[in-house]
Amino acid sequence: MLSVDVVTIFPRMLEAPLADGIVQRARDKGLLELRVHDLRDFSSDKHRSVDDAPFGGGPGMVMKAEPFVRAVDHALPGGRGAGDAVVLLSPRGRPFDQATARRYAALTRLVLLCGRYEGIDERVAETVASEEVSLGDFVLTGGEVAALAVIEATTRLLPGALGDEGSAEADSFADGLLDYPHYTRPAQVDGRGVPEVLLSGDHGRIRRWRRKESLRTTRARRPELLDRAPLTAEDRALLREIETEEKVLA
Ligand code: 4GY
Repeated sequence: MLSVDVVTIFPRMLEAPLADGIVQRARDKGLLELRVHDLRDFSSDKHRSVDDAPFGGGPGMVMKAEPFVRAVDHALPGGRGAGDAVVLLSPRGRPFDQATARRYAALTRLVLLCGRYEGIDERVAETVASEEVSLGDFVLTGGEVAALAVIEATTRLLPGALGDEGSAEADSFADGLLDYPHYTRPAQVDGRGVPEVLLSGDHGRIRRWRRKESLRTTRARRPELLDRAPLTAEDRALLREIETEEKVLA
């Protein structure tokens, strides 16, 4: 059982999206426990304030440290144990990826801290957060959508979370490559058909074609992934075929 606590000033941004689909089913099955906390409940003044002007001046407001510290103390009353992570979502973080999702899926407790405004007092990252992660090189208006992405990517890796929808082993990235293209009925869409091999019923040819298309797409769009992916001798042979095809077309 993984327990996730989210700290935010906008609890409703998380509640509805996490009450549907595979995440809600994981909650129903008892694989995932989810709590969303309103950061303002951990403020110390009658205005429930969670932000203040930046030391050093400049535009905008900075989120105060203490409400986050108190919220984390509330979520982890015994302190942060070995199987716990307290994660700050921010563009300054290390890139979140499938390996991070796998690590989170093996935790006991995951606490996600969502900031807003110009930023969060750095002492949150220094004291209560165990790590800072980023969804990518772009700036959101807050950490909430990033927290949703982390929860989705993590939850679907919990044993038993995926049913008929498929297996996490079949995913893009499970083997470090991008996914192959998918097709379903009808056989013609706007005059475009389906690769003949997929209608052949020859499962050996289909498996080889899919692997080759995974390699082709990865090479075209994310060549750096090929340097890290565990490639077999067959994969290298397929890549040579792809390179030959490119030369013929050029
Ligand atoms: N990118 N990855 C991201 C983000 C918004 C200022 C801290 C991202 O994870 N989070 O852009 N977050 C910022 C806004 C305060 C969070």
